[in-house]
Amino acid sequence: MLDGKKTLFSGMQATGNLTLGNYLGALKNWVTISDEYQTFFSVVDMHSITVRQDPAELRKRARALLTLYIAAGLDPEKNCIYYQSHVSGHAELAWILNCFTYMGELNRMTQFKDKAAKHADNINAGLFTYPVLMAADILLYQADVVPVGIDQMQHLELTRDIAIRFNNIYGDVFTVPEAYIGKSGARVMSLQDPAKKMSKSDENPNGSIYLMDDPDTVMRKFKRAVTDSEACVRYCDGQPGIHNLIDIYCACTGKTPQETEAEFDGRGYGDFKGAVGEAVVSVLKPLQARFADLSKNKDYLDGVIRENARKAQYFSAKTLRKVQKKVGFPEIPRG
Ligand code: ATP
Ligand code: LTN
Repeated sequence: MLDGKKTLFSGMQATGNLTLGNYLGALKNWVTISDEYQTFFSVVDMHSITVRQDPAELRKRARALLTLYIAAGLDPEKNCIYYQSHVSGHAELAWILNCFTYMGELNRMTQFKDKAAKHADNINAGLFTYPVLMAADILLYQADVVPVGIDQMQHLELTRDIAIRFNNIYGDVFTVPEAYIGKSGARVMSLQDPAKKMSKSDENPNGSIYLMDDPDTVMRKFKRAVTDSEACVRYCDGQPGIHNLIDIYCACTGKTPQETEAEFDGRGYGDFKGAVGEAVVSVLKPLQARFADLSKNKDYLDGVIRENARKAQYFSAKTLRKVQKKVGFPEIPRG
């Protein structure tokens, strides 16, 4: 508890171009609930190097991601928006937690299995222990709440298990965090294959709406979206393509699936796809405009990065020191 508020932590990787899934599943919820908490939003660039990155490209993407956090509506004066790599405590705590995590637990992580299959030529130890670094991110700030999309639930469960295990040995050191899954947009599916989640690393660009897509591209992708055979806009499990489009429409307009069914009663897929495209464009346009404005303001962004790195270091140092003491690391003698 800081300043009488509970603590919230979340982060995103600076790999690939952010999609509508990232926005509706994570970023949008961050903005909605941020006022109620003392918040830390990290650009988790250390997680990014678990797959090969071009250094200049990673630097560029990481800065764009940090800018996007602000463009989405997170005020950097009120929210600690920072780079993971600027706070050495993440790696230091991750090492300690590695010694409290079992191989069998990490072997069960589906994201590891997916990524290992995708990057068969580079199955490095970092990819395997990725969830431990994520646990360190969260526990370092004693986070109560972690807003993420459903795909991250397994990592969050592991974080809780590690925290509880550590607390059972050493006393109440860590806050055991809860996941926060938003009401809508928790799992946005690919427009080309509604059985797969929309992902920034998908090879088929037509399956994903990127946050920087222009209106024509957005409209074209929705027109081409895979739909079903019933030819009516109904929210049911048998129509995964339409189900996904209704979810997107509701997340962008604030309407319910029932209201959407009523609105498009007797109308075809074509009309509906056009409306979904327009709803998405009206969310992306202001976001893109704010992003462009902020990107021009180098001094402002540099100031935010400097100030918030300091703030994150300050808060994280408290937990790290406590953990180091608990496990038996000596202090540097005074004098
Ligand atoms: P990658 O394809 O590189 O694995 P990703 O698109 O899955 O990336 P992440 O960086 O892993 O994105 O996720 C950032 C945040 O966005 C997480 O909180 C995650 O749960 C959320 N998220 C990612 N994809 C979706 C999606 N399709 N629907 C809802 N939330 C999502
Ligand atoms: N693993 C997450 C990104 C991530 C994260 C975190 C999310 C790294 N550390 C801490 C929430 C809290 C992902 O792949 N989306």
